[in-house]
Amino acid sequence: METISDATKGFVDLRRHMWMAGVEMELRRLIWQIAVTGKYISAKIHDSNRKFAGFKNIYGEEQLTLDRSSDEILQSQLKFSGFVREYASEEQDSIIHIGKGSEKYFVTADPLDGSSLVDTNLAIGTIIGIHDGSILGERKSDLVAAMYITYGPLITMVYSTGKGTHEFVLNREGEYVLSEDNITLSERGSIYGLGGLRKDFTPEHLKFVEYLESEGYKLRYSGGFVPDINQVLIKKGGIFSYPALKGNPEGKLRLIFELQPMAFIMKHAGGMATNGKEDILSIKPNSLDQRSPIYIGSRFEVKKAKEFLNKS
Ligand code: AFP
Repeated sequence: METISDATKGFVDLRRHMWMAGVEMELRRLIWQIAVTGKYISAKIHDSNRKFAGFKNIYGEEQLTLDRSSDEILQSQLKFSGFVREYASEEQDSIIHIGKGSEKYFVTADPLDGSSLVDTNLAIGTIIGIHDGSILGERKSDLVAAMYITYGPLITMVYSTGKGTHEFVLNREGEYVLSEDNITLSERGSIYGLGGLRKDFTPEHLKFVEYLESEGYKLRYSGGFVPDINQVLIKKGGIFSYPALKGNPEGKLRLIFELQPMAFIMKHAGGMATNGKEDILSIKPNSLDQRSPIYIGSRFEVKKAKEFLNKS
């Protein structure tokens, strides 16, 4: 790929970046279409003015109308793209066939993760996984691309097609311009974010947490998966975990919609993600709703977590 100098970074837009990186045409268009959809979702969040009607989603969680409308927007845009055969969303209980059957890509989405944070005005996000084979069952290959969009003080978009991980910022002209090319995590960072209640931690996880505290890691947890992962990435290291809990050994977060896309992005930035034993990307999901504990971030901390979790 052509080298991008600091001086020209702010002028490289998403389409040009993907073209320079040699991303194939259909995938380029698909990623572009999803990034544009992020603008529509953001407009919807803005328009809601933090007023929602509460009802339960298929997992029994309080669902905001914003989750639903983000899902609808995404689904219709993907259908319109003409590149997507199947769509699976955290807001739906089954895979939706949105294509004619010959399209190359299969997309997973958490259309609006962390929507319960909207009223607090903390950042929230959209998480996308792009596969070139069926979402469940025997896959032809792993993910071919993953991306997320953060709706915070700035709207940013991070993508990877397996050739590095790159961040873009939506500018005032409505263009996604490159802000960081080939984000590379340090071997070790200095922040940690943990989901779950301390009283529910397993003894092994608690020991790991005590280790992080004794080493002076700073606690950084917003309760939104996208910004919590984003800060580890942008600060170039550290760890995020939503662990197995007493009485809830699979933790909270969903493998297909949340964990695998983020693990892909982190891997291509030089980081790692594990459930404590297995690499998150090598787990074969059996159901859309499958959950898993996760330790994700820079290599030192993730390996350390594995060490603590596997001490007998
Ligand atoms: P919501 O989508 O229900 O707001 O859940 C957000 C989330 O799935 C994820 O974004 C966070 O990492 C996690 O939940 C936070 O969970 P806790 O509230 O248990 O910390």
